[in-house]
Amino acid sequence: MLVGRTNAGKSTLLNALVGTKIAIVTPKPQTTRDTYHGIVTRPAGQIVFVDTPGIFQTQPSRLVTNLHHKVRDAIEGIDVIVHVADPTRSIGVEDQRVTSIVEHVPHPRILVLNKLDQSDRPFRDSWLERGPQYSNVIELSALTGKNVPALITAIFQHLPVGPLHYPEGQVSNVTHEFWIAEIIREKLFLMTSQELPYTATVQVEQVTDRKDKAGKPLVHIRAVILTTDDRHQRMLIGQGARKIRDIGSFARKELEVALNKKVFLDLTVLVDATWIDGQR
Ligand SMILES: Nc1nc2c(ncn2[C@@H]2O[C@H](COP(=O)(O)OP(=O)(O)OP(=O)(O)O)[C@@H](O)[C@H]2O)c(=O)[nH]1
Ligand SMILES: [Mg+2]
Repeated sequence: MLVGRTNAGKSTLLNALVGTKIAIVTPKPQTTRDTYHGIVTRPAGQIVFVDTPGIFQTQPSRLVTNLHHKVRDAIEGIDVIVHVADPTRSIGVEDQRVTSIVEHVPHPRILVLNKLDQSDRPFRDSWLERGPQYSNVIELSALTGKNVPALITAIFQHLPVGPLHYPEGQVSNVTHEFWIAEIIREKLFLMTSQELPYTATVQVEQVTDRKDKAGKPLVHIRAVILTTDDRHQRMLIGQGARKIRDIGSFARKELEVALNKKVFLDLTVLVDATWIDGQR
């Protein structure tokens, strides 16, 4: 289980470990909202990594409370905790919260000091002082991949013997629809500001294989952005529908590369505040 304050780089690390983009990554806090699996299968065995929402200290909100619950729920059934820390930022209340969540869990804990590629990591020494509380301390860069294999080696030392959880070749447990929705949500996060990303979620309603006019394969995707109220709906649509078009076209470009097919993305914005409760 990968756990840590928001923005520490858990999802970037998950992608580096598995070697493909499973989780979305943005510079904004609380990007990840679900606890999904990234699977690494080697001759030595299989590791199922569980990415979790980051711990985030902010005004109390239903969304943040629900996400923090998901972190606690994810502890069930895991074997090793990987605490991902960001030594470029001072140790604060969010890190204390992470520690309080994991300190009573009777499993080995590994401390990862991420962002090794950054020349200035002023809080590295403060983290290293905490090293004795962990089974291993590993410094790595999730962004460049430097030293990521050392984490895999360390985890194998702690894992029990058992059957494979997933068939060889499977890299994630997320559905195709969920993955597409996440790519759209990543672009929404990158292209909106302030509270807007936290009012919205994305649902993919239908994915169908079709042909374009020239007879070439085309993936037709119907997706909706759900937001909490009319004002945010107007902001997400934007003047002359420019915002929604820009989000859609940014997502479509990435989906076309990933799927290696033309994509038609039918994207709309609806008001439905109940999605936040669905996060539980
Ligand atoms: N320089 C550098 N930046 C990194 C590294 N790992 C992650 N980042 C950046 O840190 C930001 C947050 O990365 P995420 O992977 O989304 O962080 P997270 O811990 O999953 O965040 P939440 O899902 O919000 O909890 C992004 O802008 C990443 O590009 C790293 O090793 N080096
Ligand atoms: Mg994340």
